[in-house]
Amino acid sequence: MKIERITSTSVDLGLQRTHRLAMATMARHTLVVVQVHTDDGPTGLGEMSVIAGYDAMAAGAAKAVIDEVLAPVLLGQDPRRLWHAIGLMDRAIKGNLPCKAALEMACVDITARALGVSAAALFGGAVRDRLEMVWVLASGALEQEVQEAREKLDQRTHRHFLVKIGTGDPRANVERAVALREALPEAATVRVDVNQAWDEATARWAIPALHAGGIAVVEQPVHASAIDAMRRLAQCSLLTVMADEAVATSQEAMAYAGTHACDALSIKVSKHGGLLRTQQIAHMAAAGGLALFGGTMIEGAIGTSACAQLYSTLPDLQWGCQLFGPQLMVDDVATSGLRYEDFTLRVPDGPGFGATLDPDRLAYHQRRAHAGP
Ligand code: MUC
Ligand code: MG
Repeated sequence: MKIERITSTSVDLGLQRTHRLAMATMARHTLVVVQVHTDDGPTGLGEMSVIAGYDAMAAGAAKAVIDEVLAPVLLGQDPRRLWHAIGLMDRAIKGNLPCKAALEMACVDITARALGVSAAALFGGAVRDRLEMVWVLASGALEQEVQEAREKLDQRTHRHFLVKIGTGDPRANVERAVALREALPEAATVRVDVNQAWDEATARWAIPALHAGGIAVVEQPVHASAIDAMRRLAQCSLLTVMADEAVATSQEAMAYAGTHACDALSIKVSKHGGLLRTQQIAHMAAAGGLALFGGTMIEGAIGTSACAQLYSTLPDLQWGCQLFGPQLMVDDVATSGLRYEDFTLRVPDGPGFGATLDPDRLAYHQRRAHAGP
């Protein structure tokens, strides 16, 4: 089986509400959808999400890397030789892990479809058919966040909440997170993601205050490059300190796991450069005693199904997953068997990721040339 043609399409999708991170305010969302066509096998689907301000590249640049640099080295290759494909992409360009992830994802989809199995089967098989869900609150307004969390509890879709607290005054943000915790029933849990916004001195007083207020986890409190600060914070905190942006490569995972520079790690298929590398990093982290959280970059149905398939195979996923992308977007370009119920996400059956592209919606949402970054 050989790769015959690769297409990529940027799509702009609306969100249910503005999503505010420390470094980016998302009023809408951009995905780059990849289709890898083979000569006598199935077509594979991949996807990458681009968050301007958070990511190192703009959507147009990501599409150019896929079209002009990565796709050409994959043409004519057998998509089932997954590590070989990854090696070819690594030789073609350094970094650009989310772009490589989108293409590797499509190759995994093809491989599983060709075998007639779900993608999870390629990663050792599922150890669970449901993933515990976490909902991300990122409007920055306490009342709205309390109301949103209560709606999720009433709908029985989420009982764990992660609040983005990296924008603005740290003291007000800590108070907001603690007030949210107090406004919700005991059965709910609240954790925070600072997205690198604090310095170590701020984190030193803020983390004990969060702990005293009943917060369960602090994610990426300091800059991604500040491994020594992360280690000191993890060592002196009663609260679980989770790394996210700091750990993208297996070398970074080794440095964090080997020196216990955090207690937990948010893994992401996009950040790590594909499903195989994410599995590798998850196992390395677990071997180093780090707890795992199934992260997202707000993928749509394709990327979310792919992540869910992989996360379902990890023996330990102590902090659940935040695969909420399809719930935040008002529309999508693919359908899938994703079902959010009983506070969990049911992992879709295959074949492959179990996602089906909708060509009409892809054409409808396709990015027009004048759209922003
Ligand atoms: C993260 O966990 O920092 C992307 C979407 C979102 O809600 O957060 C970022 C990822
Ligand atoms: Mg994070």
